[in-house]
Amino acid sequence: MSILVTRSSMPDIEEYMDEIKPIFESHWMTNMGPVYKKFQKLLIDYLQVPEMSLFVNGHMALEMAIDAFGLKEKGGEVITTPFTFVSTTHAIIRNNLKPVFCDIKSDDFTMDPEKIESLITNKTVAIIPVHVYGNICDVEAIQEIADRHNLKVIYDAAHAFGVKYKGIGIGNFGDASMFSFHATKVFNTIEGGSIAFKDKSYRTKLHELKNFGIHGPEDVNGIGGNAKLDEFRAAMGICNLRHIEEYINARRKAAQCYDKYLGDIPGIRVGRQRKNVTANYAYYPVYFDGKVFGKTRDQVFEELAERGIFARKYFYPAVNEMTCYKDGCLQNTPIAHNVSTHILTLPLYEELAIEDVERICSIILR
Ligand code: T4K
Repeated sequence: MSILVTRSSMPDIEEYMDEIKPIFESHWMTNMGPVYKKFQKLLIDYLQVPEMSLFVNGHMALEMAIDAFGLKEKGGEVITTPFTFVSTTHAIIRNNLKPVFCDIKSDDFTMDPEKIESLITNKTVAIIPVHVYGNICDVEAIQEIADRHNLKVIYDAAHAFGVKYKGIGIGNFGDASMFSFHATKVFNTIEGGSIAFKDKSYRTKLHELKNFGIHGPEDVNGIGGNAKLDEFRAAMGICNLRHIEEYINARRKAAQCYDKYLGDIPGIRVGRQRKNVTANYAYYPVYFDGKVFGKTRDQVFEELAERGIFARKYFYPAVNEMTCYKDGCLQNTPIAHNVSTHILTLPLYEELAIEDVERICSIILR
């Protein structure tokens, strides 16, 4: 049987049926109903954030988080990373803003704060970094720069569900953080996403943006869209949240097994957790230095695929090298280019058997 890069965690069907039964009784299926509200409260408690608004997916959440700060009207430039899923950049462009790509650090692949300041101009309005793979950005250095230049910081925390830094939920950093609850994530609601934020005035703005700009029964005071999380997905979230520690523990065990076999091999670099971080083991990225290891990333990818193991080249190509962006994006980001051409994310999910991890490692090492 083939092994894919990930496999959604799901509760038992009976558990889900119990959770959706009240929806069948009430016929209330969407528009921020009781299941949405219950789930929202549970999430706020789990992620230890002051406020949270739930969305139909992470991408729309990020688009609306940018819009809610009034950045769309302002126009201007946003400093961001090219080493991400393309959604981050699309969300910036779709808000009529210009992405300015900042290079990343070679150790954890997050935005390099030392390279931010030289990219700031009088048109810069925000910084949108990504906690890529669940590796947290240098949140203190980024905040310090943002404060000095009066810029908003919106984190793409799509991969960072449940991650803590110095015991603080990662959604507390910056002005807002977007979490994705897509089927491929550590925690899923099938499709879904959310914005964590502090400023209470932002609550109404987000609520209206995701609900057509409706302000009251007889008043529409903004041009919103439709990006609400429905009751069935909220019910899935309630079930999965009950099991989140089991999901993360299983991932941790698989990641530790990869570490054991791949951690000290010349030419292979595996992720190391930063000090003071509670990790979620969202991905298992491995950097292959073909000259030292003897096989390139692409050769390892092919040889695994021949044996039914489908690792993924997350994130290749770097966003500023994609067809839709490469012509307009002139910033030079050599580290992002290097990482995107050398990195492979190995299979990692809750149900991945330790014997399968050992088999994957033995194929790589052979
Ligand atoms: N920002 C960042 C940094 C992101 O990574 C993402 C999403 C976003 C923003 C936007 O958030 P969302 O709007 O998606 O909430 C996947 C996901 O679709 C996407 O959510 C994710 N990032 C991205 C990194 O990966 P694909 O095209 O690689 O997915 P796909 O269909 O190839 O699935 C990968 C593997 O997952 C499959 O081989 C098997 C497994 N799988 C997939 C699905 C759809 C399941 O087990 N169950 C499933 O239902 O994009």
